Amino acid sequence: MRQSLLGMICLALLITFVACNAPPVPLDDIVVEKTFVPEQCDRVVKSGDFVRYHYNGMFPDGKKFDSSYDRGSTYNVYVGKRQLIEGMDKALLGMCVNERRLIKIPPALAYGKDGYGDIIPPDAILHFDVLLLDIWNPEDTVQIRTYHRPEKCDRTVQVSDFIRYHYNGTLLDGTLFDSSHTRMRTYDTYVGIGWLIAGMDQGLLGMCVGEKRIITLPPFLGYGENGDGSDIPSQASLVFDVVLLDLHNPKDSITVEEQLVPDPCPRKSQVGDFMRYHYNGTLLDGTPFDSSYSRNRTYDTYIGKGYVIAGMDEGLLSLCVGQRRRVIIPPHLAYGEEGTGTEIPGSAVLVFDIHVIDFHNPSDTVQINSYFKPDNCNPVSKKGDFVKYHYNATLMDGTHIGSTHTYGKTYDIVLGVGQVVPGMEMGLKDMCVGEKRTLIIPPHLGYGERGVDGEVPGSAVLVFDVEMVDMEEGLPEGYMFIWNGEVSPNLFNEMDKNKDNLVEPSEFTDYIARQVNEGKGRLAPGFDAHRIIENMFSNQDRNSDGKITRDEFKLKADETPSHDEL
Ligand SMILES: [Ca+2]
Ligand SMILES: [Ca+2]
Repeated sequence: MRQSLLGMICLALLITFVACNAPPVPLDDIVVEKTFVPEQCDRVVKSGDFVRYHYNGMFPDGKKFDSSYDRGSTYNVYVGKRQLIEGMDKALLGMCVNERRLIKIPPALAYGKDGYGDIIPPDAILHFDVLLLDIWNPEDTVQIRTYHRPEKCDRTVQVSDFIRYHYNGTLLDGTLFDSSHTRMRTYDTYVGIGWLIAGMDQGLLGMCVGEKRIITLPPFLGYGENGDGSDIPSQASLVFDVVLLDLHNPKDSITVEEQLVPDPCPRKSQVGDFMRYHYNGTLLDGTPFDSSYSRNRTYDTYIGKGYVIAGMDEGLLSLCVGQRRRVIIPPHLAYGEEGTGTEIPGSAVLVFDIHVIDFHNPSDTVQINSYFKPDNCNPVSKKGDFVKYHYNATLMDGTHIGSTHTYGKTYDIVLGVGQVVPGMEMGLKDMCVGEKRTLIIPPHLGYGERGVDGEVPGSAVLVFDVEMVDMEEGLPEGYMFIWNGEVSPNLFNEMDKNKDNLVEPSEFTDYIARQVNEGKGRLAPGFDAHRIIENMFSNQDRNSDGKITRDEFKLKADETPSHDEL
């Protein structure tokens, strides 16, 4: 209390003097008025520091004798080394950057009795209006202040790494001299090998992707006495506010992080396999650049054959169906210094989160796993047989495709005549009634690259769970009708029911149907009986007049002694 009261009295006296316009009393020490003190003051001037400041030099009557502003550059000088007049050496101590002081210096601490040339007369009191812009010391090192560090930090910048970062570059007083943000592109460089100013080569080490730090460096680790020739003045300390976006080393290969490995995993992907997978692609800082999910379709490709970027070719190997893996790919194994499109910048490290839907090899055949067989597994199915089976079809990831159980009836086909996809034909062969199998059908034996619109995706591997329910033996290859016993020698007469020496379609149809019903003949199972009989009739009716004559019948018989049908 007492001290502040004393201060108030002194101030009152000073004001009185000024108010009375009394003649200046010779000062015996400097007087310092702090006309502006910034809120933030991390560092103050000490003896031995180097400072940059602007000033106006005036006599007490306000007449200006010198100004750094008029010269257009700051005054740069060591403090406390007698490079300044004594009063100024004292007056600058304790000042912080952006502080402004009005300094009054008596002649004894300025130019004394002699004055200075034509500029300063003898015994002049000098006033300096000083604005401090920069402080550093030859003992300074790079100062690093991290103000954001991500939780996950597996890797930090080492010497010879290549990094991409954004920065704002300011002088110590806050003047912005450069910003990568305004250029809308990262600064991309090697670290620690002299591509950068020394202070940045040091200040960026140890950073992790996503980290934000402020790097402050003295001019001898920056642009020194010459500045950068444009926005960075001579002897300026520099402050870089940096965020690291990307980091790799040219010696890096891909990095693989397994996220989900199915167990069991009966088969792993190899060079030459064709894979369907989903992925999310991001940059190292998490910025997404592409996703198969957004297109709602898998990415389908051969692997290990150069159809995808080198890092992906490698990252897709040794995967199981259903596996989830993160693959981190350095730019030299991705899109290099150029990048691609608008989403992937040059020299970017790419992160792919992969989910394998299925894969197969073009040399794959159908995989048949017979997981149930009746004790008596005989006869087994063969080409031409009419088979009835149930199935449940899914994709490799379990996605439901279709099932006969939904309709409650079997699927019925003649084997070997192309009524189902080739893989299914193969999978249903040599199977007995009651047998159950799992069939894995690669797309080239299934629905191919096109798939089935809305049901089976292109190039999909299919899984069929099948059960043979019933089977009817087919006729020998090429036959649509056979006799079970001897053929009657009087076929024509037997057919010609009204004895007009012509066999008409109705007579023919009735006759064949009767043979089949009485078990004397057999039609190929699984086909339309009427169509077969119509074809048989047309075969005999050589002149196609709708009637078979005795001659036509004979001729046909002579021509083909081992004929197919009659
Ligand atoms: Ca007749
Ligand atoms: Ca005829």
